[in-house]
Amino acid sequence: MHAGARTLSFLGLLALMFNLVGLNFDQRQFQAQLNSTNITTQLGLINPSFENSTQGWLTNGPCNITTNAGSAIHGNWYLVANRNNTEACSSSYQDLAYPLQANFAYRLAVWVRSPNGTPLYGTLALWGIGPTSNQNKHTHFTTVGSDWQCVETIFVPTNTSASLRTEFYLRSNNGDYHFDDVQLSDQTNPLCPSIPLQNPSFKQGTFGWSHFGPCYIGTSSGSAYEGNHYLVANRNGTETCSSIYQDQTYPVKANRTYRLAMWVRSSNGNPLNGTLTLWGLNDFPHDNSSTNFTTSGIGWQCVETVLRPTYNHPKFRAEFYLKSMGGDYHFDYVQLSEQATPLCPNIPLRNPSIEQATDGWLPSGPCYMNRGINAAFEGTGYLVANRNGSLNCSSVIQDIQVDNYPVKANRTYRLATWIRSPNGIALNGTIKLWGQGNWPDENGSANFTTSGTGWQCVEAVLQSTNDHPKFRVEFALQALNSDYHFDAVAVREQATPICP
Ligand SMILES: [Ca+2]
Ligand SMILES: [Ca+2]
Ligand SMILES: [Ca+2]
Repeated sequence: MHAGARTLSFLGLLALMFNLVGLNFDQRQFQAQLNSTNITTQLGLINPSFENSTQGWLTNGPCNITTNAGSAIHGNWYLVANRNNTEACSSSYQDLAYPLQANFAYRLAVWVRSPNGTPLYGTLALWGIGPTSNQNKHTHFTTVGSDWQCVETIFVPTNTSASLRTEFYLRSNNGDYHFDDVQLSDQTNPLCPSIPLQNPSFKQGTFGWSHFGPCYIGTSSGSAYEGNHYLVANRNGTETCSSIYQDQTYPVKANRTYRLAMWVRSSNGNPLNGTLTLWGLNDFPHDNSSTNFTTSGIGWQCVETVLRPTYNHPKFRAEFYLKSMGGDYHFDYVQLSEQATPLCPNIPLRNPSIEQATDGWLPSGPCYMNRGINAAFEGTGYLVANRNGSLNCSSVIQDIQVDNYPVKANRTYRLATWIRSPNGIALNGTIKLWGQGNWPDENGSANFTTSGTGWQCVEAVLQSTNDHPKFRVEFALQALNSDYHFDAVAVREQATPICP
């Protein structure tokens, strides 16, 4: 109690020092010099499960926050937050005095849901505050359905800091966010439930993995996706070999979000077809979710499937169906997790949903750029771009910098964005995902023509042939005097489409 009281008074001081101003993700300068002596040093939040009303939690802007009881994910109570119909409400947060060490990993997780099933877009951020600059790592999420989903972010500070901020940014105006069971830790294991599989990276040969039919399975080493070993499988020349699988006892819960991902490649570059399936088994009827894939090239590709079971079950089955004859499938690094966000790598764009003005997005000339807020695809804002009648304006770009995520040779990267023509004029253009900085640059592109006034998804695929230090996202505009709208931009490393 004493520690809590001391922390509270320190929080009061912090609140005054910050003047309750929300931090921008990329804010570099911070004037306040925090006195790191005489403060509580424990990695524990106040009221992380919202059992004591909203004690310890503050808001940036005039947000509504309160607590409700019943159907919490932890304890009895959870936080209810909304934007009060104004973008002046940015977030709910809590600061914790804690001496952060550089190059040490800190994890933050929270459970979130949309009670009426309306998709809610938001961001979970973990900040290191002061003394010379603020840094953060954050994870964007969009709720699906109306049940609890786990969101996690991992922050590795590059500088020491005297305090941590846990922050939930509310980006949708159209509903209540529920938050519960905030966890903040310096442990190395994930905070969102990671469901253990036996031998998921094939270090122990084929131990733990079975097959239906007379399939060949073995392991090989060298050029694995993770560690040294990977699984080698083929159909042994017979269609009676159907799949490789592993069962895992686990309390699978109805309406929750489970993700299975694995990496696959074709040993000789011949395209191999297959299906990745996650089952909830034993209580009839079974539930399953499947993702079909076709390998391209010889590089590792990530495949993921998302299961939201209708029923409870006592076990999972992770299964890889082999659909092609005459080639070796390589599999590695199988992951099974309960979380809202993808397991396949998400390449971190800045302001991908255009919720912080037009930060991060640059015109390639005298283009008109702005942020619109009329019926966004996701969250509240979207990008408005127009060539403004000038041939010197050709595109809108974002460069993703070196240290975030380099481009690797022989891999599959995807760029997707939602596009709209506000007045229904058919707009032409091209989206491009570039690997740049190691000559020659290369890109994957997709032309589009809008139809009607609704949002539509466009996707481009970069099959890289060389390593590059950076990505560039580019939206090339053709019409000279029309507004283009863009929202929900994503870059991911995966074999299968991002667009629905
Ligand atoms: Ca709770
Ligand atoms: Ca491995
Ligand atoms: Ca948006």
